[in-house]
Amino acid sequence: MLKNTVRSLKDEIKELIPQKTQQFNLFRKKFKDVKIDTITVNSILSGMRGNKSMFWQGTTLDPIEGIRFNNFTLSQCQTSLPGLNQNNHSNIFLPESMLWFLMTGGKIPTLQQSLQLSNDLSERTKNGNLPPNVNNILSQLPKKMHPMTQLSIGLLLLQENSFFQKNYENGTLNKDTYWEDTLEDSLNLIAMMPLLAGKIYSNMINEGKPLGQFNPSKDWSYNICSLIGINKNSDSSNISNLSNRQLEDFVNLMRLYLGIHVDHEGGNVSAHSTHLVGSALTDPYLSYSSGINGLAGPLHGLAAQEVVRFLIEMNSNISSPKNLLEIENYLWNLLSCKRVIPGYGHAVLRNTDPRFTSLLNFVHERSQEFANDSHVQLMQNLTKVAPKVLTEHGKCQNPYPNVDSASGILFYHYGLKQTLFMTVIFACSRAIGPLSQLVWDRIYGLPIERPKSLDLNSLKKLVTSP
Ligand code: CMX
Repeated sequence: MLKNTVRSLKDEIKELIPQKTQQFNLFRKKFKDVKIDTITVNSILSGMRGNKSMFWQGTTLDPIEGIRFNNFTLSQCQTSLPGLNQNNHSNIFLPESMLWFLMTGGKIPTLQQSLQLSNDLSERTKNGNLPPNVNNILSQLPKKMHPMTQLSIGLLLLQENSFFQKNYENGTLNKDTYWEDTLEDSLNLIAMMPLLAGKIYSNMINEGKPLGQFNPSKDWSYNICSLIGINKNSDSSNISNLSNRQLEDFVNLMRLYLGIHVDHEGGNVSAHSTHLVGSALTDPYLSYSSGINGLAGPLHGLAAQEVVRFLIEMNSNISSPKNLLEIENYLWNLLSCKRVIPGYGHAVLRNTDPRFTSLLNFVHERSQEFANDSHVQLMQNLTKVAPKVLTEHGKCQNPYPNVDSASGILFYHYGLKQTLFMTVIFACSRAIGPLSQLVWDRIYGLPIERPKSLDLNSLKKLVTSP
């Protein structure tokens, strides 16, 4: 990895602040009384759907087109953001490139800048070790505790190292410098995610003993793979017998996955919780642990684990993943039990999620690798049946697959069999978007969030008054 030979992320952000804050403040001053929308009763009573009431800069979500990152579609990101395999057909960018892109509000890093940021993250881990007290406490957690609960605890334990919290307490911070310690904490937190993930995975399958080594000269995604035991030297891992090509593919899958899950505009539960808690000037560790507690809900990030379990269960209950009629009957049965089809539907999207498509492309580019995997075949065949069934069922507004529909089963293919762990990988990625936003929330000086709630009497008065 490169040693500090290029301008740092912090210097880039510092340079952007005067121009961006001027634009922001001018806009606020000029248009502060202009009405954008009227909020309906339905929006108030149905999870604030479509209620345009939140400022979020890094990503936007169009119901048909899907996600844009700083106005770049996912495929534009895939051709523009630097990765380590520029010549391979997947155009898999480094999540570090996306981190730079989001933190700077749209500046595309050079490969050198991404690598320097990668190096910076490595150095922040102090040789790839969790602080001893954090490691010890995590070792003592009940082995059956859900990995997302373990992760939340891990982040809370790391909060002791928050510069923001310490400097706020000792009075050395002011409004102009809040962002600097927020950035510092955010980068430290992101740097620690591979170590937390590795520790939790080892708690699940190896009694807390390390499954692999941190390699400071490798990138962030590589180290997640390494610490969960994806390397040839780890006897204790349940991931074994992968060829060199498969190992390389697994790391690339991890880079792809971590790069595309970073953010999904601001209103989703994990991003919004981070932003809401952060608006009280809470430090990044406490803010993001709230975010991941939201991510751990089955209607949100936990769907990643639910899909894998669902595909395994269905596969063992049908004669063949190619039998579309049996798949259809299975789905109807599920719906008649008032269960949801995990990995399908979305609160905003009304089309197939482009992130799902990018994961499918990963499969198509490796068709031989996946040819005999009945779970992956089932995942693909489900796309031919589930939209039709959900449309006929008539309730769901979006019958198409979301990103969770494919992600977990691809990791499973390479031997990552601990289904409950899937959302932890999601959480590693999701740290990048909401924490980039938190830095800019502090630069723009956004105030504490405090929407007005209404009881039924107040609502009745409002709807009946002339
Ligand atoms: N299977 C069965 N029913 C579904 C459904 C699905 N996949 N998706 C939506 N519905 C049902 C809803 O439960 C709701 O039923 P009720 O009226 O009885 O409550 C009805 O259709 C209308 O829902 P909607 O307006 O289309 O969707 P929501 O915005 O309320 O919910 C979501 C969105 C994602 C929670 C929902 O589609 C769902 O539960 N999907 C399955 C879980 C999943 O894949 N979650 C991951 C989403 C991506 C992410 O956030 O990470």
